[in-house]
Amino acid sequence: MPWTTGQLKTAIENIIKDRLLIIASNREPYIHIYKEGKIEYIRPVGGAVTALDPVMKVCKGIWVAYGTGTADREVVDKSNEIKVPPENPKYTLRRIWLTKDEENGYYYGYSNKCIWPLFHMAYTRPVFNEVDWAYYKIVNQKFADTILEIVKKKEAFIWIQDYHLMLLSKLLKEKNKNLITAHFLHIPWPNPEAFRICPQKIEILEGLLANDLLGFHIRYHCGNFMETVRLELEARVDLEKTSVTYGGHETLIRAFPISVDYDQISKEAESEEVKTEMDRLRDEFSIDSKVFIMVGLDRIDYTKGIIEKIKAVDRFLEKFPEYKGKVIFIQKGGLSRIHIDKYKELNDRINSLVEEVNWKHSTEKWRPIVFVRKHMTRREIVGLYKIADACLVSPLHDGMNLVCKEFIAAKNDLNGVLILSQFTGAARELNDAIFVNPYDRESFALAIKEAIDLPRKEKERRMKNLRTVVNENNIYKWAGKFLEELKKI
Ligand code: GDG
Repeated sequence: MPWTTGQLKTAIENIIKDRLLIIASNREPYIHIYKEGKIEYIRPVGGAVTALDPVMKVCKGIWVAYGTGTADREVVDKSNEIKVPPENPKYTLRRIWLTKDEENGYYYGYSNKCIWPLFHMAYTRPVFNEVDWAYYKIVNQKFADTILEIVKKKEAFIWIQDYHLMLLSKLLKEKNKNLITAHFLHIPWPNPEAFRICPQKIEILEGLLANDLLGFHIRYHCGNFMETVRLELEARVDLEKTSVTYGGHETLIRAFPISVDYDQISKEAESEEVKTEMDRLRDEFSIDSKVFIMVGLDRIDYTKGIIEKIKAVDRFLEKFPEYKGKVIFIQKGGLSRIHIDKYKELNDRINSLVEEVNWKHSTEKWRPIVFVRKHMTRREIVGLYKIADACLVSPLHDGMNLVCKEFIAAKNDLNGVLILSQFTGAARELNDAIFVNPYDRESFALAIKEAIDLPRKEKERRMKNLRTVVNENNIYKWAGKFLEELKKI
């Protein structure tokens, strides 16, 4: 039986009891901005926030994050706090302010020029810079100070998110040994050979091993982490128990495959609003009912394999020109980390490649690729999934990938095929996808052909199985299992 919000609530009440629950993450779940002189809020794009917001609505804790919106300071109280979701408050958001230098060094610098490429191993060289590292430490300390100020003498459980805050647990425990800390890493943990080049590797490992529980998406990442520890530190690595003991403190290492709010997406997909949205999208992109629609949805990031998708569509049309005018690939790409050169270059490269492929194959009335840049609402996204005959998810490496799970949750008519990179965490669960190696343009093109040719019955059989997997392993189960593990501490 799938986990429900009610079940998660009970689990939380039993496990957390009257402890304070604090989530710490870089990104905030709601961003307030000025628009035409008025204050509005938007939901940021990104997997961690998408996954955690429904959990926090049930948990009623405090979420500590960095405030980035132009109107963020306007709406908080004296303690920099605001109740969210703004239209129906369920939990507290506590904002932390960073200076431009801190944001540059900690976020763009150490987190995203060093750790992100180092951990994804997608052939982008990490940049190690001492100043960035210094800011990374300063910002981790800022988070620690804020959390300690909130907790005071209370009993608390701190749930840390992702690679931006890998020193936080140690900084907290140095000041307050009674805190229980757990950390979930949303990105892969690389193999020891890749990780060993990091000049700050020992500090990072020691930071993470201050946690009582350390979670990754899949067992493969847990294995990489434990192997890294074995090679780098004088620690006891217990493979049976999957734990590491370092300096007398034990950290449990566990896999928790993250997921989506299946029920909510599935329900939304049936709504009248989404039906209207589907018509609007077909209209906007002038799509004939006989056209085979492929969609993609990613932050513009070199790990997501967007270039590889466009090249595969290009190769597909070279090999099977009879499909000209009969297929369309709609890729939504949200700008991300644009202050980093590699991201700017990628964005330019995508622009020219789309131009090139469209010019090469287009006819008077048709072009194969539509690249959408504007921010989409959740409803528009569900509409996009619903009109799609296939979803192309082709990261070069991805911790999990939520887009493929959202697509599955939206496909209540069973009419859709998932083409999925074998290098995503999701590939371990979603056995009924058509798998691709995004580095191999030729077989990727053939996978598109296979998706088009799949008989209706087979499509439905696969989608049914995929939906069972995502339904049974929804976001509430992810959170519930994570919290249940705390009982062992
Ligand atoms: C990290 C890990 C892991 C996209 N465009 C819009 C929009 N999105 C939403 C999608 C989806 C989310 O952003 C992207 O999630 P992913 O999982 O694909 O990717 P990352 O941001 O890289 O997430 C990843 C995840 O953390 C969770 O642990 O799965 O491996 O890299 O939910 O729908 N949302 C809105 N407008 C858009 O235009 N509203």
